Amino acid sequence: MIINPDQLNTNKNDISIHKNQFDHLASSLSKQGIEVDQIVDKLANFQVAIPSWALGAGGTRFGRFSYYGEPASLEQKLEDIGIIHALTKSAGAVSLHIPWDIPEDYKAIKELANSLDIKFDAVNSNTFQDQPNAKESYKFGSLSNTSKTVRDQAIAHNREVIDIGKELGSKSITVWLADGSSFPGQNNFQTALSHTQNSLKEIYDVLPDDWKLFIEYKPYEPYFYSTVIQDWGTSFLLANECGEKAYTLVDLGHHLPNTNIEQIVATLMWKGKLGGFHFNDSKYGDDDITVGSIKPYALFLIFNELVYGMNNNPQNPELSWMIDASHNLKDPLEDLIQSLEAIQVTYAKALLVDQHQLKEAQKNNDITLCQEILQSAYLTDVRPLVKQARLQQHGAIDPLKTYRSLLVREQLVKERGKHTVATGL
Ligand code: RM4
Ligand code: MN
Ligand code: MN
Repeated sequence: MIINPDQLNTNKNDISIHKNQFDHLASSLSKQGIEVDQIVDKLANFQVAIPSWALGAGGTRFGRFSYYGEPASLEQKLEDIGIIHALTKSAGAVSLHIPWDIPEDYKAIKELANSLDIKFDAVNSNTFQDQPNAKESYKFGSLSNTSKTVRDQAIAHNREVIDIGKELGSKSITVWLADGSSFPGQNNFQTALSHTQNSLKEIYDVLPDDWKLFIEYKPYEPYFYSTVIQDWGTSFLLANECGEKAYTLVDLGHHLPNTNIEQIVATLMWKGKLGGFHFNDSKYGDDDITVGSIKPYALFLIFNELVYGMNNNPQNPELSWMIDASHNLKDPLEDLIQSLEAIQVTYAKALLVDQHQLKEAQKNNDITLCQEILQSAYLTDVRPLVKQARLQQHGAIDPLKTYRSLLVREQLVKERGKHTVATGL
């Protein structure tokens, strides 16, 4: 199923209310000296990659419930992203997970992606599962394994992932290493870390000059006592050891409760070492909940640092943005639309922060005013700006409403049947 701009009938009903709301907000922001057009352009240019594993039903270790009509092939996954992108105009990229989504026909996949205006963002390796016919097992780790044969297999896999990405035009690889231990004494921490460092260097050795290596971190899960790359400091250390093309990747769900993620973002951008960013939300851990649905103010504070870094840290490269959530209960396309909306809305709020005034207030130690400045941006209803950015690009004013009115899921079930199962989480 492909959505064409002339199918966005709901826009006709929504346009006049939207126009009123936008004009009202734009005029009040302009009076405060804010360049509304620039903000709308920034929102229009902000594209977030959709991971190829997020379009089917995710499960927990207790069960998995389908919503039917899941994409059964990589082509169908791209079509799903094409639907979200046509509606939101902010999902113009896909992040492939290998080996779940190895293209069979590269030329055809590239053409399809191109026709849907979708780029290939970072490719992701997988050394947390054993594949059928694999010679060695990752049960006790991959890049950190005590056995050199296992480490070599994991290194070779990552190198293959880079080769696949090269064919597609990707420019980065994300390594999320599940390696760790579940029992005290199981691992020698120093040996595991040193193996990991050496393995990453061997992957980095074959990284093309215009590529980046993103190193993700996570405090726990799937192992419950220790994770080899447990935090941003460990990732940062490894990235520095690898070289200038290696960066830390922050995934919002990979922190212990109450971690000050905005400060991590600031530190990494100051050092020019933040490469990628995974969006999701969580109450307890890596919960895969819709972006902004649990801690919207924390997300705003994080975006505020991202915006500050994008404006003030030329040493930091452009970031790779991705939504990293698996969907257990909601229709994944609806959930992704909601996540994209939350991302755009929060980005817009962060763009409203008066950085100049904030700096002055900070200089004067006027903490009351500092808080006022942040709150005033956060409490502004910026949805008309986000809608305007979509409208300018011929997307839907209200993507979720349009998705439902076009009966997309019903149509997908008709086309694909009820019981298709997507690869992924
Ligand atoms: C991990 C991590 C990675 C993602 C996998 C599927 O928790 O967040 O980014 O590739 O899940
Ligand atoms: Mn992630
Ligand atoms: Mn995760």
